[in-house]
Amino acid sequence: MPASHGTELPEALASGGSVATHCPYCALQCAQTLTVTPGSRLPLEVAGREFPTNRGGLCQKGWTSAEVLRAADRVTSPMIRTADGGFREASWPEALDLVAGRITALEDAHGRDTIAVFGGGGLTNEKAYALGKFARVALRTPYIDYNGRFCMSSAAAASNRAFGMDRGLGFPLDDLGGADAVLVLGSNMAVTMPPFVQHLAGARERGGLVVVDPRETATARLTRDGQGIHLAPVPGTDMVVLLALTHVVLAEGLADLDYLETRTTGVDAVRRSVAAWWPERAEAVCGIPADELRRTARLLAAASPAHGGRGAYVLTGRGMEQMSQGTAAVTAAINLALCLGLVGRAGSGFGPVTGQGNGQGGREHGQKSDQLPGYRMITDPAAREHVAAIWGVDPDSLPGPGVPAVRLLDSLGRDGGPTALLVHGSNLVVSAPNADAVRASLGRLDLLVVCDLVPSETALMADVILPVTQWAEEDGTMTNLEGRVIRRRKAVDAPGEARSELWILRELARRLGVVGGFSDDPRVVFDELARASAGGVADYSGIDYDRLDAGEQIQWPCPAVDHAGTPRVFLDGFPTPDGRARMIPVDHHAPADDVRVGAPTYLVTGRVLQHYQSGAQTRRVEELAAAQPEPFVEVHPLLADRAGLAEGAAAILTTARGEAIVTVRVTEDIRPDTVFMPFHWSGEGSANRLTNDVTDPISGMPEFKVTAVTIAPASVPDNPIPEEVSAP
Ligand SMILES: Nc1nc2c(c(=O)[nH]1)N[C@H]1C(S)=C(S)[C@@H](COP(=O)(O)OP(=O)(O)OC[C@H]3O[C@@H](n4cnc5c(=O)[nH]c(N)nc54)[C@H](O)[C@@H]3O)O[C@H]1N2
Ligand SMILES: Nc1nc2c(c(=O)[nH]1)N[C@H]1C(S)=C(S)[C@@H](COP(=O)(O)OP(=O)(O)OC[C@H]3O[C@@H](n4cnc5c(=O)[nH]c(N)nc54)[C@H](O)[C@@H]3O)O[C@H]1N2
Ligand code: SF4
Ligand SMILES: [Mo]
Repeated sequence: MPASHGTELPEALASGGSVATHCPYCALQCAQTLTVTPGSRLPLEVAGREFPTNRGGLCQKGWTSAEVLRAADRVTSPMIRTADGGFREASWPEALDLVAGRITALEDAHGRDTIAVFGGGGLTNEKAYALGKFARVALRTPYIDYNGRFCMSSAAAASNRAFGMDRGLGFPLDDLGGADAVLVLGSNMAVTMPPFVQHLAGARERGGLVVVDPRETATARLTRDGQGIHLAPVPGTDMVVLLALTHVVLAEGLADLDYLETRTTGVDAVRRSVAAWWPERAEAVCGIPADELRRTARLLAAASPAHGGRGAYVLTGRGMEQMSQGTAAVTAAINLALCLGLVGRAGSGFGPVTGQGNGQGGREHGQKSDQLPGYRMITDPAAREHVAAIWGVDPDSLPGPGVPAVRLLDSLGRDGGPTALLVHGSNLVVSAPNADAVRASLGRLDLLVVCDLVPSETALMADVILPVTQWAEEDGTMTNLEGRVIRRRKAVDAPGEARSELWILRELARRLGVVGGFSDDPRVVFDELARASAGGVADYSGIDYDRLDAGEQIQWPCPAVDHAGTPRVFLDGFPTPDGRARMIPVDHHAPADDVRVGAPTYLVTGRVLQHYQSGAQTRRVEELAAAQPEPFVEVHPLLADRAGLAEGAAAILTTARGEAIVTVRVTEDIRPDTVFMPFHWSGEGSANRLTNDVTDPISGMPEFKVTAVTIAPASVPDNPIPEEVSAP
């Protein structure tokens, strides 16, 4: 077997050629040029490349991304757990035979739905599509879901019900620069997507950047010196901020009545629902002075087209979406944007800022428990028939909907729940809420198979680890935060025996008795995906590799080869039955923990620049690990004083789920009633041992962002608790 699978490496590359591709990490998908460096420690050099989104820029993670290719502990051959609890290397045939054999035995004992699959928003479109098909056709299990449930599910649910479609940003990012105002709710893009900040320059120049965050983040600081407004609400109360802003817009006659009349339904119910949220009442709940709320509403209205402004945008991030009322909170943001007449209009708009590298495509091609490719619902008979025809199977053989991620994880190994889990692109024991319970769930399984490039904390719990290619080692497509379909291109061969996931799925399917229908050639998979998506909401049927390789910039929907794609959606109407956007009244409820604890100290969680997600990749990059070596908690000086916490000392945080011990960083950039922890680490400093796995009733999103916590000095034992795992 040759070392390279899936796609051949062009000869020019072997001798130092370069390749145009995009960053392995976040949804901004900054454009990169990779130059192959034969004979050097790292196989390639990374440079930024001019592109409409990043304009040549990269962040520190992007610059250092080549390091992960040669991580010291990169998994380079299949690994099988041994009787003594360790791992031994195995050949591909042995590992695949073992996995397929155990899957078949478990299916024989318990039925098809005993196998579950967990995917990821970092997978290419081709892998995401193949994984969904593998679950439905080769395993015939309903139980597939993915980490996008933790990320974009509330935003997606709210957009789908309001607009009939969810494309993250429904406009090119570049459009933002022309607006007079940009309202950013719960996104810290100056840290999570640094090159994004260039697009906020226009609004800042005109004093129109509004950032809502309980911390004065790097993004919030962009509003200083007259460039805008920072609102620091009580965590979990963005809904109240939005209801009050909408109240002011409607009460002061600032709404775009023409737009509401012609392009929306439901404004009367929304008007009634915000009537009681006058600014003074909102202030009592969210802590933002009433006058600040009024000033913000007027600023946004003045920027809107109805009042002759250059335009305004409302953007949401995980800070307001990762709540048990996330879908409703995003709905409130949409209602405000609709009242101002912003959506489906060039120069204005609404959009959630998608997070993962392929967080957009990852939610379109069938990894979601209730969806088939093209964003089709698995319960829709016409959708089943269409997709079954592409797959060459009987529609009745397709399973029904499964369950969202948190429920799926909880059900593992329980009575009637799945006994096996295949994980593709998620480090669950670090990134899922209530992590100790997740660890226990995985421990109840009869079979855990993890595909990864590194021995992540989750991989280290597996029965079998299968090594995969990544980023510069593979071809494929990703769909960025603007719905733009872009090419990932192979520059180097993967080390050792690492294989494309497309190859692994094909080989497993074959061993499970499904011989055709799974290709390891990404181009072939993409062409099938495009056909499967035809006529669906996320229609890729006019896109192919040739068009992308010719440099065409295509944002979906793109229903025909001679269709240029859709940079701006909803300009001619919404894909709802009557063509109008639906306004849905929503009301506030406090985070789940508040009810239990009364007035708590709030723990909010999030990110630092240097680490990506569970840290599985970035903790292995020396420069990044050195810059952010350990987990920490940010505490305001007033709280530090009251709780007896000193800068650099160890604090113990306790919630209803568990406890964590981390280093204190004292900062004035946070509300005194709130502490902040990044979630990039495992072990005793893991934020997700504390977080609440209560979920949003509509989206299934867990309440990552707000938890009631107690914080106190930790006495550091003479013999520190050893890390449970050996990963760095
Ligand atoms: N460096 C880095 N960049 C990343 C990632 C990463 O892991 N590291 N991950 C990528 C992914 S998958 C995602 S989803 C995005 C996430 O990107 P962001 O949404 O920007 O990231 P977070 O830090 O999770 O949350 C943003 C902010 O929410 C605030 N917040 C907490 N509670 C509340 C609240 O109640 N209301 C409001 N308004 N704000 C609140 C936090 O203080 C934080 O500053 O980043 C992407 N980019
Ligand atoms: N407390 C708290 N928790 C959170 C959040 C928060 O804000 N606060 N944010 C949530 C959000 S928004 C997200 S998106 C999740 C993300 O959290 P995770 O799902 O854990 O995401 P990653 O850390 O990116 O994990 C991806 C894993 O897949 C591997 N990998 C990379 N590429 C591939 C590939 O092509 N194939 C395979 N098989 N593996 C690959 C990586 O090495 C890594 O081990 O975390 C969520 N958890
Ligand atoms: S902002 Fe995101 S896509 Fe751009 S270099 Fe950084 S991690 Fe990569
Ligand atoms: Mo995310």
